[in-house]
Amino acid sequence: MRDFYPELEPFESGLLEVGDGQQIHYEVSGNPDGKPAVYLHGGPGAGSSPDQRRVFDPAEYRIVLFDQRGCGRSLPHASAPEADLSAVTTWHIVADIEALRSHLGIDTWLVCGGSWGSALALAYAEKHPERVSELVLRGIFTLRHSEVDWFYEGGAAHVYPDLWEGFVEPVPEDQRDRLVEAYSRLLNNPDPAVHVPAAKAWSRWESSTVTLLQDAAMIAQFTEDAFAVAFARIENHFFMNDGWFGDGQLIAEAARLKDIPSVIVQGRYDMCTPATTAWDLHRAWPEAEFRMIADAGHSLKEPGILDAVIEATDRFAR
Ligand code: STX
Repeated sequence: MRDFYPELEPFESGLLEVGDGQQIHYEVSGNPDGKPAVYLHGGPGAGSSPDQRRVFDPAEYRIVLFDQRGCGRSLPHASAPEADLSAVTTWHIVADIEALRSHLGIDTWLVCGGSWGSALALAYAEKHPERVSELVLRGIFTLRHSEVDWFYEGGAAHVYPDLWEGFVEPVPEDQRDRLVEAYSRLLNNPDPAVHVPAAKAWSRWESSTVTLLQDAAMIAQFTEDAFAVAFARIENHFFMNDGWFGDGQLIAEAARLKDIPSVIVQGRYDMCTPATTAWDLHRAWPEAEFRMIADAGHSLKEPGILDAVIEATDRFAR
């Protein structure tokens, strides 16, 4: 089994002005003359993490990570009281990816993303296929109503009834039939005594269910106040707006990707983005290599997922 490449530090980082008062934090690591690759993080709202550098051979790749609007080290942070999410949408982020590519003088790059990062990678590649040399996608999410309902309206509750009690706890009992909408009211309440506990319950639910075995360090990171508020607000904002694309659009338009060498990696026991989405994508886009990992959940850190992702980036390096 392949493990993460060794830890490494960026040789370049900065804030890119992208308009709408937004600044995007980006960083570059690995080989300055290597093959360009960009990693798209999840959530939306989770921010990039140093481990995401480590799915690329640093001798072969010029590795780009960035924090999507409103999260990580990008500014303004969505946890700020005055934060306005009206310019935080899928298509603004797609435009930011193009702005970053051109700022770095890159013609085409390998695009890797998991979970929400896979949805964003599909949206980006379907809009700008000529800019994408390869796609490596894991834990496929396309933000269809059925997918949001599964994870946030009671599907996954059948597997995690204990943790589900914590998710519904902040929501008044008479509002529990529409949890994403109820959470939108809680998360946008200006009173921190309301929005902070709600954000922590939302983030705890998600971070507790994305690995086969719970990862205490991940849960601690996701339930820290400012992180949780940005993560929950941004995710909820995207779900309330259906990602600003049609239900099923990302899969319906996958034929645009048929000439891009691509790998889809999906864990059989992914409780956050169940395998049905990856399967539907595979059916719509049979040219992409499809790998179902028999003993893995959702996260990049699941051993079988990591192995398959690195196997793909190693192969595409040559
Ligand atoms: N959210 C899917 C997603 O992108 C619907 C995501 N969920 N959890 C994560 O990402 C982490 C692995 C970053 C916790």
